[in-house]
Amino acid sequence: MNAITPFDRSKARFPIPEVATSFINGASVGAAGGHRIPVISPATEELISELREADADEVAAAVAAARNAFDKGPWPRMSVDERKKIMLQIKDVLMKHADELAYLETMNAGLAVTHVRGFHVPRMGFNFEFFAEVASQAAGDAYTQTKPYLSIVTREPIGVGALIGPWNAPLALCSMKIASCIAFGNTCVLKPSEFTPLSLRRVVELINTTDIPKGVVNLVNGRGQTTGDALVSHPGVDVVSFTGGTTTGRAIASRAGQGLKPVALELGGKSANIITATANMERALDGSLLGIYSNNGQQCLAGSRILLDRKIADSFVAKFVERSKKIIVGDPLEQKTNIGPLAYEGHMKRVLSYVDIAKQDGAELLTGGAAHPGFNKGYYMQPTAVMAKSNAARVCQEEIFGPFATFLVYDDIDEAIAIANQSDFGLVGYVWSEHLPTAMKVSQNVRAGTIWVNTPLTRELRAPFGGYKHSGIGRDSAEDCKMFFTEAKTTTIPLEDFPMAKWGA
Ligand code: TXE
Repeated sequence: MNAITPFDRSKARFPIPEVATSFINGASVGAAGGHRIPVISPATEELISELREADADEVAAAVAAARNAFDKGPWPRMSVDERKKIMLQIKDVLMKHADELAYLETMNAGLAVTHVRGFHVPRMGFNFEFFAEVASQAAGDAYTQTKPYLSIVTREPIGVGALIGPWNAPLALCSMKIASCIAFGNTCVLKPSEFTPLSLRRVVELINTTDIPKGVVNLVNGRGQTTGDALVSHPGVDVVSFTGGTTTGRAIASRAGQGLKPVALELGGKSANIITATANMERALDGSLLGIYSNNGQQCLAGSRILLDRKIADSFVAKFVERSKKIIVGDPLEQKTNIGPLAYEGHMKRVLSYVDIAKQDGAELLTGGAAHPGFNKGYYMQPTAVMAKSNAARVCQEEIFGPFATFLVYDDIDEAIAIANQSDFGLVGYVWSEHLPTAMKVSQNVRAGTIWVNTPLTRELRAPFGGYKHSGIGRDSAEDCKMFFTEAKTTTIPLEDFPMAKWGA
């Protein structure tokens, strides 16, 4: 590990806070005291900020603010149109600061700025517009079948949400959590990853410059075991939404279970990307490279197990390797960069450890396999690909979460589907084929929450997104988020007097 040097603040393109604190009830918590955790730039290993960790008391203060805003404040009681107006104000203020937020995200998470500014930031803005619209169009149900009764079903906000986010795409993922939670009249406490607090700290500050009442959107910063656990277990929290690793998801679900809190978990993946002999090879190649390498390879929906029809395997691998070698790895602030550094040192070591794990399982290293030469600082890794011997290999079964592709060869589509399903995960699946029955066979038989046919990484917010098996519990979509963040209430009223027993008369 290189020595950590402080960042020269005069070089910053936008202000970076010296200390990332919690933000509670419309105000920043003071920077003094507290347990400090260094916030490191993965591109330069410089100390860019410090995180001041929220302890259990500070978490309790954040939950109390959210609780008070929910139990007594105007937000859940406002008309949906008033809430919508504020959600749109949030979108506007965030998009006015789009370059600043993209900069903070790039500095802290190492994601290429063009990717963040081009995709994550517009998605963040759209999340607020989208869920404002969803809430404003939501309708209830009425039942008239049982005469003389009318039963109406309304949906009410569920209360205080604990929103826990990961480090791989903080703005895109956590903005969705905030927007889908508050749109239905709830309040929340967000806990970003301790590795990437900077962009979301600013987002919550900006949200609180709008007409949103104090205490609706709060933020606590800190590690999972301390701040995160205190938040999930706090009795003032009604519902928990988590995106992150499967092991952590288990711990959170069992903690939430003790409090009988509903929990939504979006966890890992080891998704099959099936390239058939009937694919448009050029597009399959483009899509497969994006599917595994974009977002620095750190995405749950990566197409990380690339399954090749034996007939096209050699030529596909040759082209994939050739293109992998030409991918631009470098400073994530540079416009031309495709892949930036991995998010933190421990993660890079973990990803690189899979090169030896692959070899031990008999895999052939096709390209990459080491830290990227030419950088004496930063967590840069070569785009890496291996050909595995069998789907039982650890590189085929474990989520690596970096620019690391694993290939396998199959002989017919039934075998490809069987391999795809031999996994504890089931988040997404990809298939490339110009032959509709083949594509539909994959879609109908691969056990995953989303299947992409001839396209990588397309998110339709209206449609459910989430995982089968160990990839999670619950779904994100307009309807699913409404169901998750609201309680159903049935009110029954007879439309005429009916004969009632007269006990004691
Ligand atoms: O994330 P964690 P980690 C996968 C990926 C990665 C692995 C481990 O394979 O290599 O998970 O990543 C908070 N109570 N994904 O360990 O721990 C934590 O502070 C409450 C997939 O770095 O899952 C952070 O805010 N909170 C993934 C958040 O959980 C707790 C994205 C996520 O961290 C907690 C990230 C606790 N006990 C990693 N422990 C995806 N689905 O996209 C931790 N946290």
